[in-house]
Amino acid sequence: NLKLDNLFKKKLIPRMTCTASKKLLRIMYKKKTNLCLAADLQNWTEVLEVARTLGPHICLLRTHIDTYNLENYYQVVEFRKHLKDLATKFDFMIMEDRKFADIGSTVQRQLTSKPFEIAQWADMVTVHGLPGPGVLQCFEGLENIAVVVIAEMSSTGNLGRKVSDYKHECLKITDGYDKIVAGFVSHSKIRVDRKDTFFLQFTPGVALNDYTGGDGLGQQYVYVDDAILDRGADVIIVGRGILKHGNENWREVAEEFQRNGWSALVQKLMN
Ligand code: 6AU
Repeated sequence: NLKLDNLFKKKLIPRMTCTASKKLLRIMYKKKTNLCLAADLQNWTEVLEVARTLGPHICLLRTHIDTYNLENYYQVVEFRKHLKDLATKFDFMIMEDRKFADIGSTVQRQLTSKPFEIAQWADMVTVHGLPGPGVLQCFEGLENIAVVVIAEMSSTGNLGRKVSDYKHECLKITDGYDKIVAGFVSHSKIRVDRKDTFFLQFTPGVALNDYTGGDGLGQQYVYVDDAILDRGADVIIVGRGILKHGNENWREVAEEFQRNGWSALVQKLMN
């Protein structure tokens, strides 16, 4: 519809300074999906399988490369090559959820060192705001990789929520880094329009309405509508909500997240 087309192409996308978030929003609009798959499977060949199966339904695939059973550097290279090929084929982006939290010079080395060489293949990477602006500064000069700052975690008792205004302090350190920062991971609303810049909010801990209870290790879940309409999510990050089902059901469940997520996002943005 024309109003939605205008909203994305004339209002939201032009207000993004970060190339990666512009690209992500274009993909979301084109594929009508705000679903990010948290590809938390142990076997790297299964990660490729889920990427192949769900590729048409996701805008973003979130990796934890250090949790896969990659045995050597050559397997890492093979894995990332196949994953990049699938990302191109199905038009999704890749976010490595590395959650960097060190001084800039260390993070710079962590980004580039073997075996993972994250800066070479990830479109985005997560960082904690805790170290301050140095954790963002170290991305200057690195091309083709953007940062997503973790402003508020989803887990029970996380310390960020106990420190007064931690979330907004995370926002403040991104001042001057609009080109590098694609957005924020947050479990509650964080949208801030700074100098007319639009950032994306990524929200993990999302489940379908059939869900009851946590995971026993502190994860807390909210429903899709709640995440988007009440908590401000633009992109929902979903792992076990899909992967706990057998691989024959992955697609069907992902489609339900896609449908619910997209309709809630359209409802939120059009209001
Ligand atoms: O849907 P789940 O609970 O199976 O997986 C959620 C994924 C996990 C976490 O590592 C990640 O989202 N996550 C993050 C991220 C993405 O940074 C932050 C957070 O606060 N909570 C959280 O669950 O792979």
